[in-house]
Amino acid sequence: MNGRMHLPPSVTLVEEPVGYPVLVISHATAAGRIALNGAHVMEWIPEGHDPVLYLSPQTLLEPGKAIRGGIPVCWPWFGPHPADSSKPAHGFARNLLWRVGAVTENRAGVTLRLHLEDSDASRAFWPHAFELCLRVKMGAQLVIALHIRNTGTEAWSMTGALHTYLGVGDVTEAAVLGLDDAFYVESRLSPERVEQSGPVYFDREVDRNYESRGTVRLLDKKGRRTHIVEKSGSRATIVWNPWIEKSKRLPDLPDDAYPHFVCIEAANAAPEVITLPPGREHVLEQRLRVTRD
Ligand code: TA6
Repeated sequence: MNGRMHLPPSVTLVEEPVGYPVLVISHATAAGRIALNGAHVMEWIPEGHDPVLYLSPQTLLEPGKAIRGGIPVCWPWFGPHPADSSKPAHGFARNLLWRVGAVTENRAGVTLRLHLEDSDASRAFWPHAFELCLRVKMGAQLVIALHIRNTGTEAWSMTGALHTYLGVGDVTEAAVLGLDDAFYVESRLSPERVEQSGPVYFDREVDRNYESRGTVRLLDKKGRRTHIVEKSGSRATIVWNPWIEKSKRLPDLPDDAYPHFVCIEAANAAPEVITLPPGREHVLEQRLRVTRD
């Protein structure tokens, strides 16, 4: 399967399980795994730290199925399809097999590029021509950038997100800083815009679309660490924890898993769509690092 792929010493391609290709990174600065299904970063463990991303022990690892945890690439729409509920939630990019491009390493870490272009499979859901390149720089930090190019002859519109599951020791002892004074809607429950006052705490399901372009910090008090989440090319920050009842409705998530993650997502979410003219590119980027408290 490695075939024509040229991988540096820190990267190997395995099938875990059989028929499910995964890039395994083992570098002095970090370890990690990226499934080619969805170009899905499943794991990132910077040297000297615990795993940063949450990955459900019940996630499916099957071609065409979304992975629960890590960093789902949600594109070309975020959330349910705006007009057709038969189409997959969060778009199709996370369910298709991506192609491995250039993979390089240096002392700072590993840089991997994965590609997806329009195909019969994508056109079954969305009629437009596109090229995606996910660039992942994995080391002491994790920089993940989705390069989106319109390769067609007409403009089209999109939303999307890097739907990052950040691990925490106990969500009831966690807090999100940096959204103070930002307006948000509790997504799909109510269109009412609410102004955030102080940190975001968790004592119920939180599923919020914040009008924010800034950096946020997730204080993991029990884990004695802080996640720092920077971004660009994103007008919305989604904060989600399913809490008890929604967790029970997710078959690929243990009922008792909700205390162990918070999703902080660099997004562009309706009604804020991005319209891309032919030939133009948009880059949605998220930069993660973690510090010990
Ligand atoms: O990003 C938050 C959200 O839109 C929630 O509403 C919840 O549906 C979550 O995404 C998970 O979506 P998924 O399709 O991965 O189950």
